[in-house]
Amino acid sequence: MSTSIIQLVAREILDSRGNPTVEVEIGLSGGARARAMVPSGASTGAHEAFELRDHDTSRYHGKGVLNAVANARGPLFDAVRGLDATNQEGIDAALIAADGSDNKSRLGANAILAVSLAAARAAATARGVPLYRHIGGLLANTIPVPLMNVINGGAHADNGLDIQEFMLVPHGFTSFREALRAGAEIFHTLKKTLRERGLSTGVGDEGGYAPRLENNEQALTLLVEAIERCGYEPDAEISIALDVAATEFYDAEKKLYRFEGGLLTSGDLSSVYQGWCAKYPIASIEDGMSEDDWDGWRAHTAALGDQVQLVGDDLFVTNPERLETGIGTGAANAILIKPNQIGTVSETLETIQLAQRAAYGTILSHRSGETEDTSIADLAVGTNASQIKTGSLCRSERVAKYNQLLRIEAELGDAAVYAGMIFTPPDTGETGDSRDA
Ligand code: 2PG
Ligand code: MG
Repeated sequence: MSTSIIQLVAREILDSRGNPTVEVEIGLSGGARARAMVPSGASTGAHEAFELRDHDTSRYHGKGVLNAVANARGPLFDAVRGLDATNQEGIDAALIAADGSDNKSRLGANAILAVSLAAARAAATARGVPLYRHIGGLLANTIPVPLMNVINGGAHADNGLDIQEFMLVPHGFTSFREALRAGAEIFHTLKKTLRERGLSTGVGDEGGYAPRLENNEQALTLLVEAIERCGYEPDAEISIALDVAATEFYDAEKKLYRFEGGLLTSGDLSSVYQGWCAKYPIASIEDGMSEDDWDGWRAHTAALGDQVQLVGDDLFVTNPERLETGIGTGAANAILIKPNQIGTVSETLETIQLAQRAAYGTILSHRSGETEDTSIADLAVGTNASQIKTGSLCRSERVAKYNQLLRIEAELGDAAVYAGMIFTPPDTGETGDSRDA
């Protein structure tokens, strides 16, 4: 067999924030080789798979990953050596068994994912097909709508904005290429507007601007202005998506949210969102409630879930069990998919399938600490995910994923379908006005 794993090289490299992360290269018996790099979050959910760091303060302020690299070279390579790289489930089962813990805390999800993803890439290379084709076969033809993070706040900037991400959603186009162009044009118009107002045009961790604004709503008006000034139509062509990352400002003891200088109940916060949705072309709200505030999530979904996409990130952490709970109890209507939250390619695919069967939206996502690895673009196309969230229209670790989608769209030619819409309201049997984006 030419696809047996015979070689594994692991190393400590740097991510886009200058912090160490894991890279793995896998060699197969037939000569195919491929590498994968793993990203790292800042606003990480408590229920994510475990990212193993050395905590040796004499190196990289404790953030080194030499133990994870050693685990990849040692026990993880031992577990997959000789296995067929085209059998992703078999490889991932072996990796999970070698770790043996509930949350990949023994050998590290960063080490495990690097091996899992490198194996997938090596298998695709050996088969002579692109990664999206290896994953999705002939059915893989949907190019996702990008959620482009053009104003950064929260844990990704130091500008005092409570909301972590303000994103452009160019859904009203017939191709990804044109959608990307619109996003980039608006990004530059936004820069002009910020400059004219004497606001900073420095960027945050995901390449979006990080101006010091009076409040969150000012970011929304700036976005609408930039969309219009650029000649695009808000709502019909370009909508807005938010990642509130509410876990970051939740006081779990008081069960209250510290928002814009006040202490809000989940109901108060939901009212803020409802007011904004009535006023601005908001199509999607991620992590509008905190990761364990299931009651808040259910009420938030009951209030807005038939008009707007409500995305669970910290809530679900790409974990099928947490997603099952959400589906069963009516929390959220979409899921953010981050492979490093769960730790293997197979589990990532399982969670996506579960979401799609329940008609939950699926959004492949980067992390705030990224690398030049573009696998999430292929994973999005390979699974026909409706969206991808991969940052701003600058910084190569973000743009690399968009560029990969341009290549895939061109390669698919007439077969490529731009997903175009990001939210289909649930069928209630009623007709009438409903937002389709
Ligand atoms: C998020 C992500 C990516 P982080 O909250 O969705 O934008 O941020 O990687 O810091 O968790
Ligand atoms: Mg998030």
